[in-house]
This record gives sequence, C-alpha cells and structure tokens, in this order.
Amino acid sequence: MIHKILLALVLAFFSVSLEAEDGYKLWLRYEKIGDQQLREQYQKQISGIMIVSSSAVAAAASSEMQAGLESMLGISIPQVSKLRKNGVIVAGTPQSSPVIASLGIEEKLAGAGNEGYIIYTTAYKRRKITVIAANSDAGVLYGTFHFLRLLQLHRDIGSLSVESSPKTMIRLLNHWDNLNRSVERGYAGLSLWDWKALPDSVDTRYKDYARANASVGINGSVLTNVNANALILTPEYLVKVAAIADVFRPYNIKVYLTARFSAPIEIGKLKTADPLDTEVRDWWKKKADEIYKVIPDFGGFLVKANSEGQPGPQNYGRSHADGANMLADAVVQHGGIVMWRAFVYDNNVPDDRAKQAYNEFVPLDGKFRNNVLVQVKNGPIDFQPREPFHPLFGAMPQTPVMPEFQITQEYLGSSVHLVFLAPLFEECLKSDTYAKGEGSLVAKVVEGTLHNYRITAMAGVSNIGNVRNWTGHPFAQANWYAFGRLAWDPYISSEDIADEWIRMTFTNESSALGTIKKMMLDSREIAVNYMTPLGLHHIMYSGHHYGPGPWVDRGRSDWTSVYYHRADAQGIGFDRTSKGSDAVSQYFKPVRDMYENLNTCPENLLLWFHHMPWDYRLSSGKTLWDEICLRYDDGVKSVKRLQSDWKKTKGIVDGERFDQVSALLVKQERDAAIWRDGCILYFQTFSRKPLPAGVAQPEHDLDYYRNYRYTDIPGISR
Ligand code: BDP
Repeated sequence: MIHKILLALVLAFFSVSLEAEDGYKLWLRYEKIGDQQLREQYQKQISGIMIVSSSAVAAAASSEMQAGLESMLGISIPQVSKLRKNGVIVAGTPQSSPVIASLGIEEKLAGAGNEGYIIYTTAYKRRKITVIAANSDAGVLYGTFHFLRLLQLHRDIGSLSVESSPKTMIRLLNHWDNLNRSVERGYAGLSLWDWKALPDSVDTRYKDYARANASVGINGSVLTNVNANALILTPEYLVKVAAIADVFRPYNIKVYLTARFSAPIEIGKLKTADPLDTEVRDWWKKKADEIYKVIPDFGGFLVKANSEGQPGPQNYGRSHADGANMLADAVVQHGGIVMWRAFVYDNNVPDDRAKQAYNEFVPLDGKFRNNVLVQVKNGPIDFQPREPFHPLFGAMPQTPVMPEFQITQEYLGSSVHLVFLAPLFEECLKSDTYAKGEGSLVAKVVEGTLHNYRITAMAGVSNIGNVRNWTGHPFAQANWYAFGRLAWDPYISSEDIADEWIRMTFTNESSALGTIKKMMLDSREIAVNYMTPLGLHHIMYSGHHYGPGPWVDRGRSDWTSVYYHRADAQGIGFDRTSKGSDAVSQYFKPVRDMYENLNTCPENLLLWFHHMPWDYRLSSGKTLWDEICLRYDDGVKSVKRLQSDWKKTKGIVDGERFDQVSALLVKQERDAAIWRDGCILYFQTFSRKPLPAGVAQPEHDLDYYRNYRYTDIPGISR
C-alpha cells in the first residue's frame, strides 16, 4: 500500500514537473514564486478577488486571476463579495462593480478607451485594495493579465499606478493554415484547427490558444491561409468556424477568414467573380449575411488577390479598390472590415519587384471604403532577414495602412534557428518615413496618429502549430509574445519584451536572465550575418527558404536569386538608385537621398540599394569582398557563442528545454556554416579573390552546397 502511495506521489511529481516544462504553458506558467520572502509578501498583499462575472469575458478574467494567483502564491485565494480585509483585488467596470462605480474614476477611465485599463492601489472604507478598472470586460481581462504579469516579473505591487490602452484597434494573428491541416510556411506541426473533428469535438487547446493571445492583447485571428480555399465559406465549414469563435469569444478574440476572390464561381456557381457585376455583389452580400447569422461578431475578410496566381479583380479589368469595396459593402452593415493585401506583383516580370506594391496602391489612395485597410508587409520584397521599411508606410494618407509581420520564420531558420524577431519588428516600426517631416515613424502610421486613420491594425503571420510547445523552437514562443506586445504598443523596446518573456518563460534569476537576454537581442543580427549581410536579400534556396541558394537562376526571373544579388565580375548588389531601378524615389525626402547617397546609405542596406565593386572600401577599412566573407564567418562564430552562453544557464533552466535548445543550437551552427560556405564559394566565382585571413576555409566544394539536401528540418519534405 505504502509502495503504491509512494509510486503515485512520484508519478504525480513527475507528471506535474514534466507538464510544467514541456513548453505547453508558454509564458503563462505562473510558476510558484521561489523567493520565500517575496511570496510571503505577496500573500500578505493579496487576500481575495472581487470580480463580478457578469459576462463570459469577466468570468474568464476571474478564473485566470484565481488560477494564476493560487499557482504563484501557493495558497488559495477566495472570491469575495464583501471588502472585509485588506488586500482584495477588485476588478471590473463601473457597470459591473459597485465598488468601482463609487471610486469617482470616470475621468481617468475615459483615457482607457474601449480595451484599456487602469490598475492602482487605493483605500476603500479603510481597506487597502488593488483596483483593476476598465470601460469594458475586455479591458478588465487585459488588466488582469497585466496584474498577473507584474507578479510573474516579481514586481512590487504595494502602490501601483498603471494606465494602459492599446495603440492599435485590431491586433491579429494570420494563420496560413489550409483546410487539410497543412500550414503554409508552418514549422510547428499541423494546423491547430481540426476541421474534421469540428464542430462536434472542440479541442481544449483552443482555449489555451485564446488565453495566450489575450494575455498579450491579440484580439483577432484569421483562421485560414491567404492562398485561400473557397470551401471555408460553405455552410458546412461555417458551423465549424462558429464553434471556434465560441471558444475565443470569452477572450475577446474575433475570428476572421480569408476570402477567395473566385468563390462566387467555385461555390456559388456563378459565371463570373467580377466585382462590378450585380449578381456577384449580391452573392457576397448574402454570403456575409449567412456568416453573421452563425458568427454574429465575425471580424471580416483578409484577401490576397492578383498575387502569385491568386484570382482577383484585375482578372476582370477592375482595380484592387473595386475588389476591396465590393467585399467591404457586403460586411459593412454587420460592422465587418476588409484587409486587402498589398503583397502584389503582376504576371509580367517587373523592372524591380520592390516597387510594385507602391505603384499599384498609391494611385488608389482615397478610393477605398471606410471599412477597408491595406495590409502591407514590413518590407517591399518579402519578410527577408533585413529589408528597409515598405515605402507604402506614410504614402497612403487617406487609407488605413496596417503592417503585416511574419512571426513564422520562413526566411529566418524555420523552427530550428534561435532568432528573436522583436528587433526586426522594432527596426521597422521605429523607421522614420518623413511622410510629414521628421518624426513620422512607421509606428505613427500604424497607430493612426500620423494620418488620423479611422481604423488601425497590425497583423502577424502565425508560427503556431499543434506540436506540444506550440512553436517548435522554445524561443520561437518569444516571437509570438513580441508580436502581441508590439501590436498593443509599437513603442516597447525589444529589450523590455525579452526581459518580460524570459522571466515568465524561463527564470527570474538575474545571471541567467542577463545571459538569455543578450542571446536573444543578438540573435537577429547574427542570422542576418550568416544569411544575407550588408543588404543582400532573396538569395535562399527556391521552394523551401531555409538554406542558401544564391545560384538559383531558373524560372520566373524575379523569383530567382541572381535577379536580386546581380553579382558579376565587377561587383554585387541591386542598383535601386536613380541610375538604377529608382526604387529610392518611392521614399520621402530625405529618406530617398539617404538611400541614394553612398555616404549616407546605411551599410546594413548597402547592397539592397547599390551595386558595388568588390574592392569598394567600407567604413571598417575592409574591401567589400573581405567584409562579406568576414560577416558570414562572424555569423557562424556567433552561433558558437550562443552555444557557450546557453551552457551557462544549465541547472537554472529546466533540463527538458535546456537540452532541446542545446540540440537546436548545434543544428543552427551546422546550417549557418552551410549558408556561409555556400554563399562565399558561389560569390567567389565572380570576385575571384581569396578568402581574407581568419575566415574558415569551406569544408566542401560549391557543388556540395548546391546539392545539399536537408533531411531534418521541419517544413522541408526532402
Ligand atoms: C511568401 C511565401 C508564400 C506566401 C506569400 C504571401 O513564400 O508562401 O503565400 O509570401 O505572403 O513569403 O502571400
């Protein structure tokens, strides 16, 4: 008997600790606070919770608060209905909570808007309480997560005074998930959405997905791939979507779908999808009515049209505005929106693909309905490790422009490389467009203050799948987290985001915290160095985008690598100055001059904008050829440094995730070396120069790298 009890205890212990360390809980681990003094202090400061569960959202806040606090403090925290003791957390709106209604905080709350909140410490009838107040239950939910985060970060909660509200209205994940559960550019297993099982069986994971999103303020989810399948709009699928929407609703998350432009033909049996055709317009109106009947708070549509073979209004000689407006008219009476993607380039090979979106969309500014946003990738080509900001930011004053970032690491090492993307997002958001003079940051375009946009939004292409830890690489969770935090507030620094995430996900221990933070903050530049230094871009393998492929020269020319790097005996780089493709002219002055002029063009974008001779001298005093080689080499060496840094966290980070990251860093080093050696050997066939001192000689010849096939990388089939 005793044996059995012991065994059960041991098993219980292990299953608890395993569950706690397999990454499933993301940054919501609510680990029991190890520092006893701090835990006791919190225990004294928190005696109960008073949240009136007047709605599903408030109930979600209440149960999150209770579970989170109990887990971190290791004691039970009762829900109370009277303020008999100090230390009650009172959360609610003036409508739901008589205590909050009596505090006289209307003015303060006015600034919180729809989804914001205030958190502060005060005395109420001689009791010390913590107030989390908002104008809506959604605000209460977000405030709850904020309060829990303060404890996760071991912050002082003795006299709080916090005000926070989202700077963008719509904060969305874009899932590139197909109905067969494959995920385009997804590296973390299958799609979460199990369409075959839905609607009868609803995976409990959907709730945890919603919790995680709500904890960072994400309030929308586009469930389906931009390369859309019209079937999702059929009644059979809509009830499945409705089942997901039901789970998300208590977490203030709306569902959106991608609309395939040719759906009226494919599922509606019409002869055309012409956006000016009355029958087509009626079809979409009826379709929208049907959707809203089953999902009353449906968010709207995301559309990829006339891009990479997708159908669109141009098939009928109509413009992007005609197409977007037709869908906008269909959803407007229900409060829906349309996000129309600017990632377009037509079927003719352009002189410079980087210029196409701008050329297509700027003339349409002012021609879109009020409920349309134009969704623009952060850079003008395609989610490269480094791009300049997209010239459409700032260039459409009359049309809300929203950025699309890529959280999934299509061009940044899949779920194998440790690359923290907040610095990439931040670089774009903090770029100055000069659209209205100095200080016209992309962030200001995004939050709508630069042009007084009527709607504001930010989208991130999800990196989530059904693997146990959601994202494959434990550190890829940080990119999901970072996206959410920046969508809430585009001005938060990467460093602060990393700090929060590490404390919640791994540890508050200061030396490990410092080590991990440095690893994360360095990681993006390291990847740029071993993949595409000095402004190189789009030189990856075709098909999968994981490894190098600077030699790719077959197929449509603006899908090849040689189109982008333009290496020849003289030099390398894409001339986008006024003497070249003149893409610089799409930027406002003085940005255009900065890029045009060699003395002011940032070196990290040099080869994006200029074709330079191999012996051009850089600020380091080195020639371009030597500098390219040295950067590639430094990238690889830096991955070694990441490995030795990670070793320092052993014993502080749990064993399971420690081992997993260690193994991934080994693979990352191998593949960084493949990038370095493949690219250097290939570019050397043009430069005909020796490798500079200190750069490791490649182990194999160029053919080896050209023919290299990965067998162990998620998302690559051979
Ligand atoms: C590219 C991806 C492709 C996407 C496309 C898009 O390679 O899979 O469909 O972007 O954003 O980055 O539409």
